[in-house]
Amino acid sequence: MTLTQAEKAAVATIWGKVGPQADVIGAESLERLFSSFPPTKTYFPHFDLSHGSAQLYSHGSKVLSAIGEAAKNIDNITGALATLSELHAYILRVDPVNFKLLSHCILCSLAAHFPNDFTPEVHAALDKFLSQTASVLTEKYR
Ligand code: HNI
Repeated sequence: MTLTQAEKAAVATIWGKVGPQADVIGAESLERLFSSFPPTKTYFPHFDLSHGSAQLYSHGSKVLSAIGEAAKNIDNITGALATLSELHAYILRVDPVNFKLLSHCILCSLAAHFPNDFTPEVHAALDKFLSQTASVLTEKYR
């Protein structure tokens, strides 16, 4: 599932645009996750999950910035996310299925924010990239 050069370029372009809005797009992605897949809320009993909460913005920013690091290190995502991979597997113990749900919600947010960029080709490139990122974050479970 390696990305072609064109797909890597597409990921870099989108993530260049996400950067300054990581909190807004991240919070929106989390809100999509929690409203469409309510069981995911059980991982965040200590968060205020109401619309626009400061915690949604701050956590959304952390998540999308981490994916931004993966985008910058697209040829070594495993290295870029090593610490986070251990955190999610050993400490947080997030069920891997949830990573697919979050990836889907991030794709929806990106499509909503960058409609002109979100061609079928870019969609497919982002989908591959997010799948790779999710694989890295769940590989320690095995
Ligand atoms: Ni995730 C903490 C990144 C998927 C539940 N997560 C983080 C942090 C980052 C992060 C960054 C903050 C780490 C720190 O403070 O040191 N998470 C990511 C990324 C993905 C992801 C890049 C997927 C692409 N996390 C998920 C999923 C869930 C999840 C799918 C559960 C549904 N993450 C958490 C929880 C925390 C967390 C819970 C701790 C939050 C806190 O602050 O208490």
